[in-house]
Amino acid sequence: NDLTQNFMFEDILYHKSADGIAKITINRPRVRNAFRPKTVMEMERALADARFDADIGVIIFTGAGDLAFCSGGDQKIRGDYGGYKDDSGVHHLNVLDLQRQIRTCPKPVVAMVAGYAIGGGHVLHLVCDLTIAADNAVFGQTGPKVGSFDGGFGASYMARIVGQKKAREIWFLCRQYNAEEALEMGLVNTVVPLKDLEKETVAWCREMLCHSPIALRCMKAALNADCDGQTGLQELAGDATMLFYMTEEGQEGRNAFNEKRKPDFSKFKRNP
Ligand code: 2NE
Repeated sequence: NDLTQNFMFEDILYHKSADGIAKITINRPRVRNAFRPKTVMEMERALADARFDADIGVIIFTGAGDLAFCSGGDQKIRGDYGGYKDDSGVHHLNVLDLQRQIRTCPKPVVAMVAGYAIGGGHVLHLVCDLTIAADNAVFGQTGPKVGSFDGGFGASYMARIVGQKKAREIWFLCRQYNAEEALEMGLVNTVVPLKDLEKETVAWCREMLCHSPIALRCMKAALNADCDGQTGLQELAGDATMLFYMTEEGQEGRNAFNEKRKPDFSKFKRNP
């Protein structure tokens, strides 16, 4: 494929294709792509780049190798003061910022999952807009087993997707679920043979790239608004403002102010 352009990061790989797809890959396969604060910071930087690159329409999140998408927070550097330690000893739970960044990114974000999506890694795929799973994918939460939990999107958004009973089962029993079980629960959009994972994911992305960017953006905000309270409404309303700024009616107000005259909205009809 043509996902070739490389950027320099330590914990992730970042590629952008000529046809509008960005790919962010957690590159820590030796720890099943567990994330540390630096991993998350690099993902945030790459996601921001993809968001603000007007040539990018869809973003893929994935993990290096076939064994794991992501196994959550790196337990080897989990500290005693409320988070995961960076090199200077500061404790972070910055993956929660990344989750919000994925939700508010106005472009579709697609999780491409081979192997384990576990713990905080499971919540990461959950908050992506779509999930394409390989037939070797395994899903689950481990929090109550390892002394952690995600009561944010990991709880409420998961329950919206799989229902309250199933969400409680996933969190209370900490079982692992295979790709077919995940499909049945609505946790993933499709399951494909491992060898076809990237090809199929890129095909889904290209299908979205054929569609109206503004329609996709507004639908993502609209679907978020239902779960995200005032923040969700703000996002959707922001898109309405963006569209209004593009109209002659909106521009008349700005022009009148700048030209120091009264605005004339008389020619704009009131739609039923
Ligand atoms: C992912 C899983 C199921 C894979 O099992 P397996 O048998 O394929 O591999 P293995 O041997 O367990 O792991 C291979 C190497 O990766 C490391 C392991 O320690 C091992 O390294 P060595 O000990 O041989 O040196 N590794 C795997 N996951 C790691 C992790 N998360 N942190 C550090 N090292 C890791 C199995 O490995 C597993 O269950 N992993 C732990 C999953 C987990 O509990 N994640 C944390 C959940 S809490 C969280 O993510 C979180 C949150 O709840 C709230 C906020 C932020 C984060």
